[in-house]
Amino acid sequence: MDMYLTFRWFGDGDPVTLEQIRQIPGVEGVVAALYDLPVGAVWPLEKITALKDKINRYGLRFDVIESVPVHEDIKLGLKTRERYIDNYCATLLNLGTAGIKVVCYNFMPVFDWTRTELHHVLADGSTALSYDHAVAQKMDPLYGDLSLPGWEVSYAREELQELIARYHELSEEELWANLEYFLRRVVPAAERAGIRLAIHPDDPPWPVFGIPRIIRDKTGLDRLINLVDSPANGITLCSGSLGANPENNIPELIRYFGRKGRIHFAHCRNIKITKDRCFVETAHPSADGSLDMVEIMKAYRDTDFQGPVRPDHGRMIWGEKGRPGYGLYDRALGAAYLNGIRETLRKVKN
Ligand SMILES: [Mn+2]
Repeated sequence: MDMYLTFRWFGDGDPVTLEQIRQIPGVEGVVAALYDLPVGAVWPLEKITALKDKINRYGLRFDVIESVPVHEDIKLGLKTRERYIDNYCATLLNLGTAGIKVVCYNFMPVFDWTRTELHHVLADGSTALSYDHAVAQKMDPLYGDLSLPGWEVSYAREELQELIARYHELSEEELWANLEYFLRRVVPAAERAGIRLAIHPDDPPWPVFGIPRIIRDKTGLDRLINLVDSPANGITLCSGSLGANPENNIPELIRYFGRKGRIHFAHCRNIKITKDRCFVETAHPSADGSLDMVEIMKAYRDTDFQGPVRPDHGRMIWGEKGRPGYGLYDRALGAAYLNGIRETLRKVKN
């Protein structure tokens, strides 16, 4: 058994096709989600099965969901969370019935991954996502000058204003309590469904816009896995997200949480830290960024990681137009690179 390579796909609206994905050497599976349902709705079994059948027809496996989004009422701890938690459990049971094994989610309030530039031009003329904390601090999320490519929810301005105001009043400890409340209910459902939950760390791994973010380092991840002590309560180890803070030693985190059996999904990408709390996304190879990808893959090998791994965000190269961070070419190069490291590590034992 070995880890296996997957590739994220955004469904029929994605300019990248399953036909293209199946032709990337070494890629065995697709990571996807249902994109046409409101946040908090139960995912119907028929829709999950139809998606699975479509992906399987291309000879690709489909056993990882990224993501089942968590409704804001759950993160805020509102009374209305009960219904959304029930729905989340029902979704997990349907996913398990369809043969899904891993469900990625995150607990970032309002904003998913946040960048200050979507088309930062690198030295070779390619473009990539980047983040500069000084710029972020001057941005006002209420006035639309925000780059949120991963953000699939859109709010009316008043609605967003109210949400942000509520989070400004929420402490980190309250957010932790709401996460614990959620996990105490959904982890048993995941166990019954044969699913392992895998929280994605906050990206970037520090608070943005005065809104708390708690899954950002070893201490937070350790606290998370102990909130409910079950193998179903695990982690998506995203090297690029956690790696934006140089104090997060990624190979060490992989060894620590891998030995505990709590890493269920690996996101492998590189970033280059340019100054404190500033980084640009780069091509995957170690030489291009601040992370040593061989050491990262070695840590997965040494801890006998057998789960799905995927290349993460890529640059836009060769004139490709597409979803920022999720074009075909650079992610395919990333997959080939990760696969090369994996094969080498399998054959050369140290
Ligand atoms: Mn990631």
